[in-house]
Formats: sequence, structure tokens, C-alpha cells
Amino acid sequence: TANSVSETLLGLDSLLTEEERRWQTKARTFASDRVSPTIEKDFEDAVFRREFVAELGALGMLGMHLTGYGTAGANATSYGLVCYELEAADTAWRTFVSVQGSLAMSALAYFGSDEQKEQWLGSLASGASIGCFGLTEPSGGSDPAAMLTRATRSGDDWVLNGSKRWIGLGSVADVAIVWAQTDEGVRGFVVPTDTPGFRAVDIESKLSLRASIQCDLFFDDVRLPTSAQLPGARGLSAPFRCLNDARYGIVWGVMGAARDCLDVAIERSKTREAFGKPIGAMQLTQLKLADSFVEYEKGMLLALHLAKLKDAGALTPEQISVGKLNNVREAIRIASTARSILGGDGITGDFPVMRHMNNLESVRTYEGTDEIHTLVLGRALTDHAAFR
Ligand code: TGC
Ligand code: FAD
Repeated sequence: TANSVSETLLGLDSLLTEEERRWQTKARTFASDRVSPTIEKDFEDAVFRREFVAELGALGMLGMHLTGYGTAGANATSYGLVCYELEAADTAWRTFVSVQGSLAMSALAYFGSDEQKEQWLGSLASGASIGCFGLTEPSGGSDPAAMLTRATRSGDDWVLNGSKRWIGLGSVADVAIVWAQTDEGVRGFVVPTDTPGFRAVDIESKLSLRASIQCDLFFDDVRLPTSAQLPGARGLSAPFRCLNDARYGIVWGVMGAARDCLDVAIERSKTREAFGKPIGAMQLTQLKLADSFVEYEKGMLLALHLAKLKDAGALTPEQISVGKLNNVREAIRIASTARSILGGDGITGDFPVMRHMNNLESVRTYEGTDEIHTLVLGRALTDHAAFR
């Protein structure tokens, strides 16, 4: 777990506090001791390791940016560093902490009643329970305002009908946060997954994020008490506020995947020979490594800057879009460049690079696609919304 040249050359470590480094070390140790030893096989066999959930809970990494109910109350840089180290091992485990901690737990913490928080937040923080977050629908994810899932009143109850797609952890979750259209606009509902009429079906044909689970969810007359509604959530700004937390974690996470690819490529450039000398001694290889390194360091600086803004309570959705758009795009370029440096061996599971490349294709799509974040920035720059 020693720092690599890509981490030390610019000395960004010096910008971290002792406490932040402690979080980073804890996450790095978990990633290297628990995730890395089996991840190639888990990716190949599509295995989600349920036992890691309670371990992450015991480490304080679930909903760690929140306060109360057994959460860690850590600062934004610490949360970012945990995402960074987990995703260096595999995007599946950063995705897990994003869905559980930043989506399901944030929704409960920001918009839940005291009763809902009491019932769920502690057990989600410890990893005794799993939560999922259902916003995207089969007819499309970029425009959640067009959602078709509906909650209607029936006496004192709500009745939920519709479906969601791509919902992380749906089939292993104990509780689903479900966003639905109502006569009063979009509202959020806390749905225990054993409620009659709730069904989750795994999406099995994935070539990306294979060590993670995504599902179709179906709601067939799911009857819920009034108390299942998230009282503080009014309109789409509520789920979007949760997305902000998860998108922020992605800004850091993808730099972990980029670091892993860069480190592998640097190492290989020193040992692999062609035309009688190491490929790292060739100028074209050095250009690839230097360009990748520069983008990686810029991505880390951007993540650190957003962390400071987040802790100051000043981080805007547009600033998060800059980070998500840039860092995912550059991580994909770095992974692809590393793949080329590895030559033919780069397409095998003997190296992590192709796995990261495949995973990053999910990351560029979820939490707002490249195009959506581009249009968010276009709107901020011109005052014209070009979505519709
Ligand atoms: P728009 O008119 O822009 O906004 C509607 C209301 O929401 C407010 N708002 C936000 N509030 C907080 N944070 C944000 N980021 C916000 N963005 C918008 C806005 O102020 C307004 O509030 P109010 O009070 O005036 O009503 O809405 P729009 O319908 O035009 O949509 C804009 C757009 C396209 C940016 C939005 O629909 C969008 O972000 N689409 C992408 C959807 C998305 O990212 N889905 C992610 C699903 S979850 C997931 O992918 C999990 S992956 C696993 C993992 O995270 O690891
Ligand atoms: P679409 O919205 O159909 O978009 C298709 C293409 O059209 C994209 O390239 C898009 O950028 C482009 N496009 C759309 N609108 C415009 C426009 N106005 N201008 C230009 N181009 C446009 N969702 C959840 O709710 N919960 C989860 O836990 C979750 N986890 C996920 C995990 C994975 C692995 C994946 C792949 C997805 C997950 N999602 C989740 C869904 C994710 O948020 C959506 O996939 C994403 O929002 C895009 O929606 P879509 O796939 O329906 O694509």
C-alpha cells in the first residue's frame, strides 16, 4: 500500500490532514486486503460480496459524510479519499458506498421523519441493512421529470404502481427509496422491500460493473402507509440533492481507477522491452505517461478544490458537473492509454485496466451522462437551457 510515483511526484499528500490520511489508509487497506485479492474473479463471475457490507459499516464508511445515527460525520476530503481508494480496487465498491451512503442514506437524513431515520439510518450505517435509490425508469434516466411511476391516495394509504430500471442493489436491499409522481408533484417513499407487490430482478447481461448488482424494480399496487412518504421531499430538487453527494464522490472515485491504470502502465513501461530497450525509454510512451499523469494530477486538484467548497457549504451543482464531466472523461482516457501501453496483454484479466475501462463506461452514464453535465454547464454559461 506504499504510495506510487503517480501519487508522490506533485506532493498532493501534503495538502491532507492527519485525519484525512487516516481515512485514506483505512480505505486503502480494506481495498487491498479484501477487494483486490478476488476482484478479477468476482468481476468475471459477477459476484457481489455481501460480507463486505458490514465490514464497510464497521469501518464507518457508510453515509460517512452525515452526522448522527451512528454515522462518522467525516469531512468532504475524507469521504472523497475513501471513494478514491475503493474505486482504485474496483468501481463496484465505490458504487456501493455511493448508493447506500450518498443516495439512500442522504435521502433519509435530509428528508426523512424522525421515525424513518430511527428505523433505518443506524442499520444502514452499520451495514446491517442495505438501501437502494430508485429514480431512473425503463423509458429513460436523463429526464426524471418524465417519470411514469405513480403514487395515488387510497384512504390513508398510498398505492404505488410502475417500474424503475438500473437500480443498484435492488435485489439485496432491505429498503428502497422510490421517487414517484403524485397529484402534488414528485415525492419520495420509503419502501421496505418485503412489502407485497415489490419485486426486483437483476440485470444480468452487463459487461461493466460486474461485481455489483443493478436491477429492474416493479411496483404492482404496493400499498404504503402515509408515514412511508419522506415528509421533507417536495419535487425533483429532493432526489437531485442526493445526486449531488454521489456525484461529488465520483469526482474522487474515478481518479482512483485512473491511478491504478497509470501505476500499472508505468510499471510495465519499465520492464517490457521492444526493439532492444524498455518501452518506457521511448518518447512516444513517455508522452502517453506524462499526458496521463498531468490529467490525473489536475483531476486530483479539482477534487480537492471541490472538497474545500463542499466543507464550506458553498459547492454548487454546476461545480460538481465540472468535476464529474472532467474527471470521468480523463479517467477513461487514462485507462485507454494505459491499455495501449500494455499491448495485447492489456486486454486480458491479468491486468486491471480493461476492467476499469469497462466500469468507467457505467460511470460516464450514471449520475448524469457526459451530455447532461455538458448541458448543465451550457445552461450556466449562456442562461439558455438546451435539454428540451
Ligand atoms: P430543473 O428545472 O433543472 O430542476 C428542477 C428542480 O430541481 C432543482 N435542481 C437541483 N437541486 C439540487 N441539486 C441539483 N443538482 C439540481 N438540479 C436541479 C432546480 O433548482 C429545480 O428546483 P425548483 O425548486 O425550482 O423546482 O430540472 P430539469 O427537469 O430541467 O432537469 C435538469 C437535468 C437534466 C440536469 C436533470 O434532470 C438531471 O440531472 N438528469 C440526470 C439524472 C440523473 O443523474 N440520474 C441519476 C440517477 S441515480 C444513479 O445514477 C446512481 S448510479 C450509482 C452511483 O452513484 O454510484
Ligand atoms: P437515456 O436518458 O436514454 O440517454 C441515452 C443517450 O441520450 C445518452 O447518451 C444521453 O446523454 C443522451 N441524451 C439524453 N438527453 C439528451 C439531451 N437533452 N441532449 C443530448 N443528449 C441527450 N439510476 C437510479 O435511479 N439508481 C441507481 O442506483 C442507478 N444505478 C445505475 C448503475 C449503472 C451501472 C447504470 C448503467 C445506471 C444506473 N442508474 C441508476 C441509471 C442512470 O442514472 C441512467 O442510466 C442515466 O441517468 C442515463 O439514463 P438512460 O440510461 O436511460 O439513458
